[in-house]
Amino acid sequence: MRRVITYGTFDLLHYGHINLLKRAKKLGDYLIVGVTADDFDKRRGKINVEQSSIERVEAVRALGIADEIIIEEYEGQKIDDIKKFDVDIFAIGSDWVGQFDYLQKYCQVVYLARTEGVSSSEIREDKRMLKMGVVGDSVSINKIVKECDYVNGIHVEAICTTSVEISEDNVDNIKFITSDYKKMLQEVDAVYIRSVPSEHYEQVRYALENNKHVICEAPLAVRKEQCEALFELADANGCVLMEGIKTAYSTAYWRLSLLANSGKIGKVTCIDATCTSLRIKDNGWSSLYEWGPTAMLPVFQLLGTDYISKSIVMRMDNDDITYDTFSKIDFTYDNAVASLKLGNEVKSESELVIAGTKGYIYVPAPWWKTDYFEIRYENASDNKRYFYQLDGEGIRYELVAFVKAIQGDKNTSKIDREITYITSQILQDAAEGNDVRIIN
Ligand code: C2G
Repeated sequence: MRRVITYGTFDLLHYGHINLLKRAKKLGDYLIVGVTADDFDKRRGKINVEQSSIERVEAVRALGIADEIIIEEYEGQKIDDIKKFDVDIFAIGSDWVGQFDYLQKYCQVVYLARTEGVSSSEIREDKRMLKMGVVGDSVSINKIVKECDYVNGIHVEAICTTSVEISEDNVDNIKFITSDYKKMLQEVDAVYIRSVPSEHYEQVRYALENNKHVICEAPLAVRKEQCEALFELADANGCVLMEGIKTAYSTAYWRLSLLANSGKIGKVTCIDATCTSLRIKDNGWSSLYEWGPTAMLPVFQLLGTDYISKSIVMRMDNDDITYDTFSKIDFTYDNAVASLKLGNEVKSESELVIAGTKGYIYVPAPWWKTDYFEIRYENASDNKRYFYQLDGEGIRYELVAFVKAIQGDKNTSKIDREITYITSQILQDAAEGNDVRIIN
C-alpha cells in the first residue's frame, strides 16, 4: 500500500485545495492530510486565517478524500510524521517548489501544479475590503500603514497628517494624503487614530458620528466620561470602537496573563512595570500618556480595577508644566500592590515582574513588545521559559482583531472597557492634581 501525505491550512476550503487533495490521493492508496494548528500558523506568520483548526479539520473531513487527518503543530514535524506513518510520498502544491526537497531523504517528494485563480487570501479579501484612513502627526503612522499591508482585507486609502513625511513605499498605494480630517473620513470605512491624546476625543467622536469604525491609540481619551460617551456613541451607531495598545495583542503577553490568572505563581501580590525610553520630546505625548495605558494594563488585568489607594509622583518639564518627563504610580489593593515607572527623559531597566506567593513571572526589557518570558521559582530547576513569535510589535494582530470585530466577532478586543475607563480616570486625576506630588 502506497501511503501519501500532504499538509495545509485549508482555510475557507476552495476548489484549489480540493484539486490538490484529489491529485495527492491518486498518487497512492492511502492519504494522510496534516492540517495546521492555529498556533503553528501564527508562528509561521499566517495571521489572517479565519477558521479555527477544528473548523478546517471538519471541512477537510467532510470532503471524504482523506483517509486520516492529523494536526501539524511544530516545525520539523513533517520528518517525524513521514517516519511515524511510514509514508512513501510527500505531496504539496507547486508554490512550494524546492522548499521541501530536504524530505527526499525520507520519501519521494512530489510538487503538484497549483490551481490558478483561487486562494484563501483572495476569498478573505473579497469578504471584507475595508477602506482605512490613518490620522496622526507622528512618524509612527508610517509603521501603521505598513502593518496594514500584512492584514488581508484592509486597504489604506488615505492619510491625514500635517507634518509627517510619508515613506516612499507607502505613498505608492495610497489614494490621497490630506491635512483635512473631515475630507479623509468621507473616503473611508474606518480610521486608525494616532494623533496626540488631546485630539483623540474630538476625532473619535466625529468619526463615530459619521458611522466610521475606529481604532484609537491609547489613551482613547484623557477623561473617563469622554471614554464612556465614546463607547455609548459607538454602540448607538453600530460601530466598532477599539482602544489600541499593541502589547495586549502580543501572544507572549497574553499567555503570561493567562498563566498568572491560572495560579501558576500562586496569588499575585506585587506587580512592577517599568516603561522608559529616552526620546526627543514629542509634544502631547508626556510620559504618562505615552506609557500609562500600557503599564497599567497588567495591573488592572491581573489585580482588577478596585484598588484602595494610589499615589502619583510626577517630574515635570521645566518649560512645560503639563508635560511629565517621568512619573511613578503606586497602587495599593486589599491584598496586593503595584508600582509603575514611566519615563520619556529618565532611563531604567524596562522590565515587568509579577510576583506571586509561589513564584514570579519575569519579562525582560522592553517588556511591552515581548516575545519571551520566564516563570521563576525558588528552586531554579522548576523554572520555565516561554517564547511566542511577535511580528510587527503586535500592531498587525491588533488590526486583525479590529477587522474581525467589524465582521461581527464580539470577543476580539483584549482590553475591557472597564480598563479603559479606570486608566482614563487616572490620567484625569494626574492632570487635576488628585493624589499627585510634583518633583523637579
Ligand atoms: N493549493 C493549490 N491551489 C491553490 C491554493 C492552494 O494547489 N489555488 C494547495 C497548496 O499549494 C497546498 C494546499 O493547497 O499544497 C494547502 O494550501 P494552504 O491552505 O495555503 O496551506 P499552505 O500554507 O500551503 O501549507 O505545513 C503547511 C504546508 O507546508 C503548506
